Amino acid sequence: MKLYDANAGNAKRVRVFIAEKGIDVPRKVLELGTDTRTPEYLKVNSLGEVPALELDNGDVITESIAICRYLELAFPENPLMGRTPFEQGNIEMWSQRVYSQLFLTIGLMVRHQLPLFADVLEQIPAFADAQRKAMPEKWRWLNKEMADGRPFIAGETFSFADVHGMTALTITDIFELSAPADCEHVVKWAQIMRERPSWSA
Ligand SMILES: N[C@@H](CCC(=O)N[C@@H](CS)C(=O)NCC(=O)O)C(=O)O
Repeated sequence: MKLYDANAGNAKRVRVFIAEKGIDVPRKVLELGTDTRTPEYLKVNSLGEVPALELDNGDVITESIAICRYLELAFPENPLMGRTPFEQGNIEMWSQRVYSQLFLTIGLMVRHQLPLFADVLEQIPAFADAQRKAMPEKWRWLNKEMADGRPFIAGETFSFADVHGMTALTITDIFELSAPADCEHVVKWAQIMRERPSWSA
């Protein structure tokens, strides 16, 4: 197996997942905007995006969430996506919620703001600004949900939903948009996430 990787949010999601699973996946690290746009890499992923997982038989899986799903099934130890039907549905629900409410908001801000993405899409600075302004309320929503005292986003155990949360947190930390001080439950969760060994993945 080989993971095409880079210093980027969606790739981080897979790196944290791999670290939490405790598995070893060799990596090829690419530079965004250059290595990802070569004809050679476009044969791996026609969208020119990382991450991509190349299997030993040459098959390729792209899309960070699909890669995590593959790894969860291929390496069932240390399950992060739940065992019972309820656990699986609940973790999927929270994963989707954290992805859509937190990661996409900060991710869209980044894509509409950073020069790196100027040739990938038509950047609308006002849209980037709207995403920035939306972030505190997104954290406050999660804070309200976690006010029931659960230690992790989907309940009592660390799961893929926390991996999504850590991915969002990595980017919001960079842009100083992590949870406001009044979000005591999320601030506590975030501190615990930053102390996990997988945080530095
Ligand atoms: N939906 C994809 C999104 C992948 C994606 O947008 N990757 C960005 C980095 S976060 C990328 O590789 N961009 C390459 C480039 O702009 O050159 C996933 O979850 O893997």
